[in-house]
Amino acid sequence: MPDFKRFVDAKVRLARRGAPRAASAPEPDLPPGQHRVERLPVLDLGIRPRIPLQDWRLEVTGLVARPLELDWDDLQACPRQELRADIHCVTRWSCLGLAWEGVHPRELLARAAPGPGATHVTLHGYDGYTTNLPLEALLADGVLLADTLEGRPLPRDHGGPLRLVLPERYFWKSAKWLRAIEIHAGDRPGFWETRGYHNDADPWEEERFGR
Ligand SMILES: Nc1nc2c(c(=O)[nH]1)N[C@H]1C(S)=C(S)[C@@H](COP(=O)(O)O)O[C@H]1N2
Ligand SMILES: [Mo]
Repeated sequence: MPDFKRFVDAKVRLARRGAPRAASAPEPDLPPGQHRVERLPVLDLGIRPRIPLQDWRLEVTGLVARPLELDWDDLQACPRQELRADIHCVTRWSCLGLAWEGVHPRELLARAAPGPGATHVTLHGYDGYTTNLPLEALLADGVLLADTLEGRPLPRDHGGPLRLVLPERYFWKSAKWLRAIEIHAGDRPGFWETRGYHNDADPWEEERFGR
C-alpha cells in the first residue's frame, strides 16, 4: 500500500482535536461531539477505484463452507432492502436520514455458511482499504450492502458500485468499493484500527480512539 503517512497523521490529529461544536443546542439524533452536515462528505484514502460493472466481483471467503464469488447479475438477483440511516463520522460530522438500497449481508453469508468458530470479518475495498467487525454486527438488522444512495446508483466517490453501510458504528467501518468479505476465527484490526482508532467505534459511546 502506498505511504499515506501525512494524510493519516493529519486525520488522526483532526479527530484528536475535534471539530468546532455546533452553535445550536444538542439534537437528540446527534451522538456526543458530533455536528450536523446537510450533504454527505467524501472521505477516503484518496484512491477512488473505477470498477466497471462487467468487471466487478464480490468474494465471500475465509472460514466458510462455500466460498462465493458474485458478479453484478448475481448481486442484482438477491432480495433487496431499503435502509434510512444516520451516518456518523469520527471526524465529527453526522449526516442524518440518508436513503440507501441494496442487499443485506445475511443473504450472502447464509449462502457461504460461516464455519464453526467464525467470529469476525475483514471487509476489503478495491482501494486496498480494510476494516474489521464482529460477524454478528454484519448480520444485525439495519445493515446493508448498498448500491444506491438517495434513489440513484451509488456514486463512485461514495464507494460505488457497492459499499457497506453500518450506521451503528463510525463511518470508517463502512467499507467503500467492497471487494471481499473475509471471515475469520478471531479479530484482525483493519487500516484505521491498527492506527489508533477504536476497535468498536460506537458513536453513542464516543469510541473514537484507543483499544
Ligand atoms: N474502501 C474504503 N472504504 C472507506 C474508506 C476508504 O478510505 N476506503 N474510508 C472510510 C472513512 S474514514 C469514511 S468517513 C467513509 C466515508 O464515506 P463517504 O466518502 O461516502 O462519506 O468511508 C469509509 N470507507
Ligand atoms: Mo472517516
